[in-house]
Amino acid sequence: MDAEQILIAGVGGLGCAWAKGAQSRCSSDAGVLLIDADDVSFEGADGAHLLRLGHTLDSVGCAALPPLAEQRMRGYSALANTILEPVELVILLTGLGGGTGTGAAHEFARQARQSGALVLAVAAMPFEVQATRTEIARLGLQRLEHIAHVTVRLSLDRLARQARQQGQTWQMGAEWIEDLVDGLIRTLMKMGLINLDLMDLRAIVDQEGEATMLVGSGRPDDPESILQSAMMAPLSALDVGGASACLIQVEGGLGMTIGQVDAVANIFTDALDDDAQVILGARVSEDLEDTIRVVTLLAGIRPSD
Ligand SMILES: Nc1nc2c(ncn2[C@@H]2O[C@H](COP(=O)(O)OP(=O)(O)OP(=O)(O)O)[C@@H](O)[C@H]2O)c(=O)[nH]1
Ligand SMILES: [Mg+2]
Repeated sequence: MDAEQILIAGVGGLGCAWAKGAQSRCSSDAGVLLIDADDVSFEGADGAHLLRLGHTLDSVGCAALPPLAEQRMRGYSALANTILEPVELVILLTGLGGGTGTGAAHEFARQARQSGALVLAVAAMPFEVQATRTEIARLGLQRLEHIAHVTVRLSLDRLARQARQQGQTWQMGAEWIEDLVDGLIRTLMKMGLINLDLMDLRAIVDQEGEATMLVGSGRPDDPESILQSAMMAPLSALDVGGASACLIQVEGGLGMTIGQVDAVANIFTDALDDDAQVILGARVSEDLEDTIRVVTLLAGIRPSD
């Protein structure tokens, strides 16, 4: 895949912050699109496409009004279509519970899907104490899940806890998201030992049921620690063990052996159903020293209740 076929899209304040973080973290030049009603989100956006959903009179957002954001997003469909023209994969990042992300994310996902792109969404649910926002977020999530091929549901509480453990503020605790986006883009872009492409991704996301993504890393001689790191994902509760299909990308430094790839792949597939379909990819990246990173896309997950 070429970089221009991949678009990182941030919707709303949190989504835009994450998209900018992912952009500076990724070595590739995948496109970036920022969508918000609040101009602050566009600061420091290096070469990104910008869609401004606000008007001069209300530059402070869509005031927690998702329908307004949705309507304005719809008004941008021609422009969005132009941006989406070369795009095959959209990685959509958003925080739900406010106006812009909740209202515009699913509408943008719809436009992206209509233009033929595969849409992988990462959506954070509000803090548990934010009851009203959680209600608003649920509706936005439902619509996003309905449209996107994959919706990874994050918990802001978990994300914030991890950020705190690393001495960061919760808004900055986006390392996990950056890692996921970077890993995903590398999976599809660089030539590897065993190559994965968009067709493999499509084969997995076409499965019935829920889907999600994990990313984890650790020492090459300690596959168990890599699995554990992946299981630390700040996801909302979801039992990934029942997944019926899985794409696993193993990425390591110059010294990575096929034996190590095998051991890591085995420990990940052991956690799944016996008859799960597994697609494996592997690659060497010179910047990974004494570390293996695994990105997995799990699908066909049956709701647990
Ligand atoms: N506690 C707390 N939570 C926040 C804050 N800002 C954002 N959040 C959380 O993050 C979610 C998404 O927020 P934003 O990305 O800022 O929302 P938005 O999409 O820009 O929506 P609007 O600004 O209302 O148009 C919210 O629903 C909250 O759960 C904050 O300052 N404090
Ligand atoms: Mg905002």
